[in-house]
Amino acid sequence: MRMGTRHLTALAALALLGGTPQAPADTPADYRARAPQEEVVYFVLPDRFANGDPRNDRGGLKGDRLKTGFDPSAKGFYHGGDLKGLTARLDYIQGLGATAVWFAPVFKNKPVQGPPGDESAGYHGYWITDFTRVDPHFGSNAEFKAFVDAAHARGMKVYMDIVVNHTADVIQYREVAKDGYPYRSKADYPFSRKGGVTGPAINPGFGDDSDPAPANWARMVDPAFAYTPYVPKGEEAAKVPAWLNEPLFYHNRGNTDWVGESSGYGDFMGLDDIATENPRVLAGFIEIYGSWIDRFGIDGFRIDTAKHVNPEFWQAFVPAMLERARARGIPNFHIFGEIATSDFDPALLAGWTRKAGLPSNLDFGFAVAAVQAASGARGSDLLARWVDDDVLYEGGARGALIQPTFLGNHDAGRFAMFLTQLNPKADAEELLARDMLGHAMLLTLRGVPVIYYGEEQGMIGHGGDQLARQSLFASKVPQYNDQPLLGSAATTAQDNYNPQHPLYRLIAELAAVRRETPALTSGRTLVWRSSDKPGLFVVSRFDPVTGREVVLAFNTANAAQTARVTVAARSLEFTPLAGQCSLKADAPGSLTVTLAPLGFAVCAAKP
Ligand SMILES: [Ca+2]
Ligand SMILES: [Ca+2]
Ligand SMILES: [Ca+2]
Repeated sequence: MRMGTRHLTALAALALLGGTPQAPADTPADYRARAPQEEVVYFVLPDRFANGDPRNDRGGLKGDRLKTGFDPSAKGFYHGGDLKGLTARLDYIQGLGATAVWFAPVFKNKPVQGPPGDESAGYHGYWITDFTRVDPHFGSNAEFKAFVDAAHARGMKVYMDIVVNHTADVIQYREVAKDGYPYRSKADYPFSRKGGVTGPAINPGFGDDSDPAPANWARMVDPAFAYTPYVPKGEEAAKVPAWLNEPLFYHNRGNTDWVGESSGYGDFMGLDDIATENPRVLAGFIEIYGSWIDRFGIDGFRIDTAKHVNPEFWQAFVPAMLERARARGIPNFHIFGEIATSDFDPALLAGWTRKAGLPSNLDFGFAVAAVQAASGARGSDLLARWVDDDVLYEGGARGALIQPTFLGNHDAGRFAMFLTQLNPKADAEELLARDMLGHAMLLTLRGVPVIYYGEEQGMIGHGGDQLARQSLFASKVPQYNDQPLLGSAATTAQDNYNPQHPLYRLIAELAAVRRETPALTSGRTLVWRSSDKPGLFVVSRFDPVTGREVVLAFNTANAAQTARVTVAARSLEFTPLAGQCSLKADAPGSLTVTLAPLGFAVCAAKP
């Protein structure tokens, strides 16, 4: 290992950025005016961020962890984080340069579910029973209001994570489950027969579920076309609003096998899959989530499992939410869906902005391309292709500006984990430098950067899902605490709210550069140089008003790189916004870029 060179690269970049992180200075009056692409989003699981009130750790429930869901030593249970903790630590989030907070669902969940011996808790928030109130583990609706108001007072926005596809697993089936509940298709189990094509006729006159006419759905009276659903004794009123307790409003076709028809109609491992084709369901969800806009004035929605809901639902739901927000004085309400994929597949993501009218979707394409490039596992060719494919989005490349980009998340795993897996022989110094390089891409390339909480403290993790959900407060989970953090001598066994962590500082500095540079929030992108092998990736972005060019250069190789790259002919002199830049063009249209191993630079042309 070339002692110190790579580390110096990262530190040199930081030194050039200089200064202490500056918090955004927006006042409550002007945060509503910011467009979605002007935000930097911090994504947090409330259970894993900060514990502001130990009295709510058990959610007001009594008994062992199978009753309360609370066990801070087990990765699949509640650990104690809450809204009070999130509110108290807003300084930390704002200091990072984040201007918006997206948190996993805060709605009341079924505390524990799963087969005997394999139970886990709703600490992640995706097993909702009551859609109208905050889960008692996280606090009260009043504490939620205090959180939203505190964020707004700082000029920060609040994005809620919402679920429409399913509720908690409450509904069960009468049939005996030998192999679980395999999916029963619409062809094998039509709505018109009980238990298959040879069964007795039911639901006379019901046509197709693609016909949203209320008169059609009035003829849907028996939900036992595939399996025979029922609500177990004691759980008849578990869900709020009350209409959600009625099995008629669910698909009841058994578990999804993730492909084809079952992707939209099947239960996620028993989670009750909602009949989102039903106009009563659509109206119900418009009321549920519209009410959160009305009551709290929140600024946007991240939509969970959006691709498992029929596009027609979103075509009606999205405009209804945007209208509700406009009426509440929120003109820039942001909506982004989860169209989950581990593939590089911009067409899939863009397709849902067109067929479903989802304004934006989490950019899984960027995540794949950036992990591949920043890790050095392959070149920057996927990143170049990613820029090319922006034309596929509704609104074309301009529409692509509001797609939220990210490097890792709570399901697939953390960015540092991918870097580690793809570079099994790299030392901590190289991994930190590559982590910084990835974040430089995230914070300067197109899209709305999303920081997954803990990235800024160098959290790694041994995998995805539960293994990628460490707490920022001192953890008692052995599978978390056995691993050092990147860029720090600490582990997750202690509190980690360190604003001096090199990743925290880098993110804060680049977020400030981004905020002050319209080319980076709203400019078009031109790729000048990419390669199918590690090396230079160079693009320019252009101020949407002045046309001023900003050159972004990244070196994904372990060796220094120098090259002439194309720039706009009128860009003759440059100022570094980060890293080191040639101050003058070699000739109109040509600039020399020199980068240290794993270095990067942001070079703004002078007007
Ligand atoms: Ca707590
Ligand atoms: Ca569904
Ligand atoms: Ca169920």
